[in-house]
Amino acid sequence: MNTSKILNQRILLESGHLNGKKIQHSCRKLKELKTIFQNQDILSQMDQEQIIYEVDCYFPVEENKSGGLFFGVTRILAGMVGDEYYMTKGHFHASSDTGEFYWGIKGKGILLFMDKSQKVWAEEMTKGSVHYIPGNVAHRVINIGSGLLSFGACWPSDAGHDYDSIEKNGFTARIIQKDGQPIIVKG
Ligand code: M6P
Ligand code: ZN
Repeated sequence: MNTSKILNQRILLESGHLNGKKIQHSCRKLKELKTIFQNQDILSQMDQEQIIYEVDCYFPVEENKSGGLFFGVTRILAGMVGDEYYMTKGHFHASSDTGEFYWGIKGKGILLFMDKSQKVWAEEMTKGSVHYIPGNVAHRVINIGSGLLSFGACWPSDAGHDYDSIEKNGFTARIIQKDGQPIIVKG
């Protein structure tokens, strides 16, 4: 069997990309993420076209169809808005009680969790780390490294994204840099 002719999806471990057939690519720029960062003065002076993170997704079934799984690879650039590291928007699932797996591919990050009572906790994300996100728990990833952070994700095809409550109320904790180190502070 000539396996080189089988063009399945592949995670490119060195670059942190997802490659192959039917990959949908999306890109989040600073201008779309204004509400998630705290220091609005510094943010307004930055290049609004700055890419903060990119996502490559493989959707083998239609969105909202139950029974399937989706697969994504997210790359967060290294950078800061003031003392706050670049991070994903973060979300609950629209179908709230659905879980997800994240795993580290490249770089160094923090996965921030927040439940519906706004209790927050965190796990360190490194190459090879595996993270289970339970249902009813919001999740956001922060790049605390000096290079690219890439992580994989797998979630149910009918989970959906609920960004509204995060846009309105944010997370109740933030990861900022103090004396060169990441620390967790109240949001
Ligand atoms: C992971 C998955 C996706 C998500 C992406 C970016 O790949 O959880 O569902 O869209 O990260 O995260 P967010 O949607 O919070 O910006
Ligand atoms: Zn999710």
